[in-house]
Amino acid sequence: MKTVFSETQLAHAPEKEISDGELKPAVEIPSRAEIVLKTVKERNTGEVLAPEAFPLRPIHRVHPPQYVGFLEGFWEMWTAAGRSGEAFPFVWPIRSLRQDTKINHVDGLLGRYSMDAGTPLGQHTYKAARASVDTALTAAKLLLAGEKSAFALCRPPGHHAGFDFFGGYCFFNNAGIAAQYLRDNGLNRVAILDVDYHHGNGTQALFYDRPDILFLSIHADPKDEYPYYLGYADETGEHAGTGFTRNWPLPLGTDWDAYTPALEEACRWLLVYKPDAMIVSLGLDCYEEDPISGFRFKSEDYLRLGQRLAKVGVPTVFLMEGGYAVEALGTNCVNVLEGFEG
Ligand code: Q9C
Ligand code: ZN
Repeated sequence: MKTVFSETQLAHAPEKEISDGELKPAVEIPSRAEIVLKTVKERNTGEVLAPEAFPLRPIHRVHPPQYVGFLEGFWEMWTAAGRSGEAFPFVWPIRSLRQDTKINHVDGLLGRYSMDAGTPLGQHTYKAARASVDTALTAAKLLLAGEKSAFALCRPPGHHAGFDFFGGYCFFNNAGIAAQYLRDNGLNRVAILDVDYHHGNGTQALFYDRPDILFLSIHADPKDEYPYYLGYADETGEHAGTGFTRNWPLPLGTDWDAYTPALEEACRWLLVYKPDAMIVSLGLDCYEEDPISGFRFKSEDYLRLGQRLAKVGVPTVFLMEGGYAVEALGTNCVNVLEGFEG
């Protein structure tokens, strides 16, 4: 299968993040993408293409211009406020505070447009995040051109980014933008299967009231794990979207054997839904050595995951999300792609 990758994505290179009450070395770093690219080339999974540069239109189908404009103009505001290094939000318009006022100060805007303090924003974040969207859209376009599968080597990831907020290392919701793009270009039903260790709160919320984009997610139980406030089993969609969201929260320590019943159920939903295309939000952080996660996948399990998804028999975009065990990331990712191709 073809891989889409842009070097511009490497420009977002955070040094540190706020985690566990400390400033720690960032884990969502450029070498993640570099090792996956290297492994794609070594194992000859297929041609590597640079993405097309898409206009803002497909992004604005999912994120409002105010939010996109905030990210675009962020560095100028940050430096104008006398700051230089990476930015972290620290105040949020939570319950009892006003959401509806026009904020001038960059610190107020950072809180208005974010969900956590764990997602560093820097000078090149916007252009890298745009390149990540271009990567996702180019892979989606390959499906429209008749490819049976494509791999979007996206970075930064996207599934925690909501309608108008960043968080969880994510800025634009790559999977959501790609799904909407497929809908806007003639496909009637699109499914998103999110296998990142963390619940894809941003993606779920984007399509929660819609039947035309099915959202399925298997992840660590949010009562014990980030993002804590979404991803429970009783979230199944609303209004016209009732029944078109499904969540399988699983306990910490889950290994492949404990994971497969949820995966089988998700695949059964896919068979019933009969999507015209599927987007796999491919986080690789269920891996046993992942430094921030608590599942116990082995590298061979990623081959099995790819094999199982091939049996669904639907044109598929694999779109990279999380996964932080950098040494094994290439192997685990390409195992999914090879498993799928058989
Ligand atoms: N003590 C993705 O995998 N919290 N995002 C980490 C560690 C944030 C993960 C805290 C996890 C976000 C795309
Ligand atoms: Zn994750």
